[in-house]
Order: sequence, then C-alpha cells, then structure tokens
Amino acid sequence: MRMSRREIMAGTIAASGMVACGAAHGADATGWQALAQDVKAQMAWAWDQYKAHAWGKDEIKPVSGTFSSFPLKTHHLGLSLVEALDTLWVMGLDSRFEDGVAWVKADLDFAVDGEVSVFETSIRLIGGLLSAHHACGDAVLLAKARDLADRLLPAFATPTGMPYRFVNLKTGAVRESVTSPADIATYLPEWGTLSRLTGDPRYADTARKAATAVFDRRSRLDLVATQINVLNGAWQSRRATVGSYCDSFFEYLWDGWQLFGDAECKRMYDVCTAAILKHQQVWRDGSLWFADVDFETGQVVSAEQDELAAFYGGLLAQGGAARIGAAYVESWAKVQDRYGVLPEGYDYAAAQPTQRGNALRPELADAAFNLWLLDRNPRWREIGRTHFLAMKRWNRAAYGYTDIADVTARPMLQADHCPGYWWSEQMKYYYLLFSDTPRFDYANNYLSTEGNVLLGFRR
Ligand code: IFL
Repeated sequence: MRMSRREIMAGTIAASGMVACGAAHGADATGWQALAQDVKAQMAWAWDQYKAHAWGKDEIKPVSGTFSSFPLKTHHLGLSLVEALDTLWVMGLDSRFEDGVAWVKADLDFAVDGEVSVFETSIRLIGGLLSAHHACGDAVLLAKARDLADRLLPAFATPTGMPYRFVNLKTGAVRESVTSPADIATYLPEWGTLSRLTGDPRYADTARKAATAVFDRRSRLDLVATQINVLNGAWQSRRATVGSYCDSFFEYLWDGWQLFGDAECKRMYDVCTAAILKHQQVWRDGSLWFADVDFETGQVVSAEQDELAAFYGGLLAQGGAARIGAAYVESWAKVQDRYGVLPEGYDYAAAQPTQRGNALRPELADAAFNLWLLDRNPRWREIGRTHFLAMKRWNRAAYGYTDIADVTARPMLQADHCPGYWWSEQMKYYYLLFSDTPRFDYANNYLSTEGNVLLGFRR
C-alpha cells in the first residue's frame, strides 16, 4: 500500500526519536500541535515495527521483537491491529489504517476452538471493530463485530443474566461462574451500538440485563463487591473498590446514559456514586483517595489504590462531580510527578508503591482527556504531556513501547510486552488532547472504556 508524504515524514521523525517541530511550532506558541505530531510519529513508528515483527499477531514484545497471544492461549486474532485501527484513522495515518482493515477483512476469523474472556474480548475486539466501522463505514467490520458478539452470547445464558467469565468461541462452552462486576457489566455501549446498527435488540437487552443484575444485588449501603457467583447471585467477596474488578461497571452505567440517554443507567450510576462518595472518600495530606471498604459495613479494609482507579476522576467529572473528580486526578498527578510513571499499586497511607511495575497503563491520560473535554483547562493537557513524555523516555524499546517491571529503578527496568490497549487508549488520548483534529467532534462524542470511539468521528 502507498504511503502518503505526511505518513512517510511521521515515520522518519519517529525513527530519529525527534519531536516534529518546524511549521507546527510556529503556528502554535505553546507547542501542542508539535506534540500532537510527535504522538502521531510515535504511533506510525510503532505500527511499522508491529508490521515488520508481529503482523496479525496479538501483542508485540517490544524488547525482544517477538510476540504473544491474547485473549486466546495459542491462537492469534490480531488484537493490537484491531485495537489500533481507529487511532490510526483519527491521526490521519490513512494508508496504515487501510492496511489494517484489509487484514481484518481477509484474515480475521473468530471460528476458533479456544476459550476467551468474555469481557476482554468484547471491549477490545468488538469495540475495536465497531470503532473502525465508525471511522470508515465498511460493512464487513460490523459483520465481524456481530459474529463475535454471537459467539460470546452463550456466556449470558445463566439464571441471573450475568455472564460466565469465559466462553469457547467455537463450541460456546462456558467456564467460571464466579466473576466480577466489571466482567459482568462492561457491555452496553458496544452491544447497544450493535443493536442500533443491526436492528437486533438482543445485544442491548443482554448487556442491560447483566448490568441491572449487579446493581440489584448491591448492599444496603448501595455498594457492590469484587466477586459474585453468576449462577445464584451470591457475593463471594466483601471488598468494595473503584479499582480493578469494579471500575468499568461504574463507567458503563454512566456511559449508558451518555451514549443512549438511558435514564435507568443514570439512576444506577447516581446511586452507586453517592455511596462511593459517602463511604470510600478519604482525604490525606491534601490529596483525595478512595479506600477499599467492606461493602456492607463501610469499614475501611485497605489503603492500597490500583493504578486502574486513576481513570475514576474523569468519570466523576463527567457525572457532574467536577471538583472532586479534578482533585482525584491531581492526587494521581502528584504520584506521577514523584515516580515518573505510576506504579500499579500505591498505598496512600504509607505514601509508597505496593506494586512496582506498570503495565503501560493509560488511566491518568484517560482522566486528563475527559476533564479536558469538559472544561478545556490547560492543566489537563499538561498532565497528559507529562504522561506522554515519561512514556517516551522510559517505555520506548527497540521494537515499540513496552511495560515496566520497576518504576522506582533508575533507569526504569523495562519488561517486554505491549498490551493491546496501548494502541487504542493513551496514543489516542494524547493525540486528541493535543491536536484539535477536525476528524473528531470535541462537543459530541463517546469513547469506550478501551478508548474506542463509538460516536464523534467526522468523516
Ligand atoms: O483494557 C483496558 C481498559 O481501559 C479497562 N481496563 C484496563 C485496561 C487498561 O489498563 O477497562
């Protein structure tokens, strides 16, 4: 496929590791456009590495130049490629986007006798295909997304409507009935979009029923815990958290309202959020945190914060709690200033990391972008810039961007894995945050938990 002149320049700049300055700088005294061009150049460079060393594979290992599979154990579904598509498109890396779409149309087949996580497969692959479809309108992308959703549907055939955690893509065999609110209830934006585009209500109905089933089992404090049995609805843990296992359950309640105007989703979001603000909010040395608490008594059980919870300030602000959302983002920004890259776990009471790695995470950039969409305060761009520049400094490896084994070491210790979400999330958040691109409607849009744009592209 032929590359445009702009794309060739982007690749050249990235290969040299330089920021694209020149004309863009002249037109933009604060350097945001130059930064956007640098993000685009890094994306082009990383894509070219993926193409050369891992084309059609799930995830590149950027230090060794090899690859690994996910969500299937031994078979590849081009995860990174699918996740990258709408990011390439919004950046105007059009020939690379077309290359990727051509691969999907010719080579992506979900009829594989293997087991996947229902949640991960939905947010990454169904979401990636739908956002690529939103970018270019190609009907084959929608058909592939629908085929995949049909293969996940057997997981939802439980007495409660909450899905099993794993399903076999070919046989429909299911496994693991104890799972989390995030695994159960992170479907409505993608599946509602599928219903809207195909005219088949089953997808939206299934997703909504699962989310409602979690909400209906909340405690008397209106909190949910991290683990539940989908066959009998009995909770298997007592820990309420805004981090891992629950995070995108809250996010998709709000999103059901934002994307579809579903008033019941808003009511559920408001009830859950009021409870979290009442029972989990902790102020310490001028910083705001959300403690893990017992979901029935409200007693604090841990001061450890997942890095994954860093997205939550953006969600709170979207839901109307702008001041408190901004405060939570600032708490994480202080940790970022201290370590350069956020540790996966952080204890706010001890002011120390509890897990020293970082899985190339997008959450702080995600929150900064959501706040930027709401008030255009340059502070959020600055937090995004710090996130991006630290990534360039510490995560760049020979064949792409990698995760970190220890953020406290100097130089930081690199691991060897580029997760699929990197292609869909932070690279897109940075670009949208810095570029003011006309391909995106900054006033009316929707990005999923995986950063997939399901509303807001301007073709
Ligand atoms: O898959 C990503 C997504 O944002 C999510 N949870 C974690 C991943 C990124 O850290 O919902």
